[in-house]
Amino acid sequence: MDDAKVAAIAAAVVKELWDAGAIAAPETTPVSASSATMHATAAPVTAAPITAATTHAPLLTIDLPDPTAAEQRYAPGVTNPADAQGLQALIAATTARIGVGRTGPRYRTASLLLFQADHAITQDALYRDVDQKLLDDLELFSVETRITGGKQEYLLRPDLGRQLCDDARRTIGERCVKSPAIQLVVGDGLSAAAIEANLRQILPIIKQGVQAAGLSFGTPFFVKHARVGMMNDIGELLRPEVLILLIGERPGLGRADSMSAYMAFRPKPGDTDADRDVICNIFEGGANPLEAGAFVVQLAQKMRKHQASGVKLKLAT
Ligand code: B12
Repeated sequence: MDDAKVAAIAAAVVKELWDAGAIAAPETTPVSASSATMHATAAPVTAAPITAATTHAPLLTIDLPDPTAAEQRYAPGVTNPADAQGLQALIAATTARIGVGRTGPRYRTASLLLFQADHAITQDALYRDVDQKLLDDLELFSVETRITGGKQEYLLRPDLGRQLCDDARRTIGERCVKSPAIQLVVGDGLSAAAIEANLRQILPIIKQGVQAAGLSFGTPFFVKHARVGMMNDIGELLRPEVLILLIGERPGLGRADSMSAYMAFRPKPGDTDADRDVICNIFEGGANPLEAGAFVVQLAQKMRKHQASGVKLKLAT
């Protein structure tokens, strides 16, 4: 959505609230019918003026701090805790939502606002495309799965996300080295933010690790609207020994930057998740992308040694 659309929606909502008397408008600026300016002053951050098409321009004051800011997110919500310091230490020890307090049997408004803000973060990560500049910088060409109807179809038709489209099959066939020891593929999956947060760090580590081990590294590429199951199509086309798929994980509330490396030994049509392994929760604060990269290479070598992945690899070791 472009800035003009966002501004128009924001202005329309503000006008509706204002007209209904739900918010106080401290000041009104007379404006032309074609353009207006809404000043949203949020504490502690002051937003830049937004231009919108509306006949009213209330100066809206948002008097709540950003609920996702660390000092808000981790602020104890329990009234009169028996051990305030202990509670603070518990909260600091986990990313789970604890010590949030309650109002009678209900959430406090702060908890509700945080849920809504975090949900917005997950939606952004899911509906956005991976930054093209990142793909260009890492020299990844792009292909697509059989999804043609955008993210909505991607969510509703996982089966189509597990198959490469005809064009993709042709392009991969033309541009990629065949039968490498290790083939690396990147997929957007359920979070563009996860790829953007980790790829720059992890990709060179995997490449260097593979080359340092004296193994051939196939031509890496990017797949849009990717699901894990599409590894089978790539296996059929390129016949790598080990296929590594770096893909965005389903975002959790407030955590959208987590990536996984799904891996399989000689993937082929008909394979299931029982034939694959996954190194998950790759992000700063989880499995650090640099360390995870080294671990991916180790696991690839283990797969080659035992000529197996997934349950078969477990049974072999
Ligand atoms: C959604 C999910 C599921 C869903 C998948 C439903 C679906 N069709 O999409 C369900 C509930 C079925 C599921 C089941 C399992 N899951 Co699960 N799952 C996840 C979750 C929350 C998100 C995965 C994701 O975003 N994938 C990316 C998208 C783009 O992939 P996708 O193509 O849409 O979906 C595929 C993958 O999600 C894959 N998948 C999901 N879980 C697992 C687990 C393994 C070991 C493998 C190889 C593949 C796999 O199955 C889907 C179909 O191919 C992750 C948490 C995380 N942090 O990653 C855990 C996670 C990946 N799952 C995990 C586990 C352990 C399992 C189970 C083995 C649990 C069990 N004991 O039964 C089973 C295995 C299922 C299988 N497919 O063989 C662990 C893996 C830990 C590890 N490193 O081995 C994770 C990391 C959760 C955790 N922290 O413990 N899972």
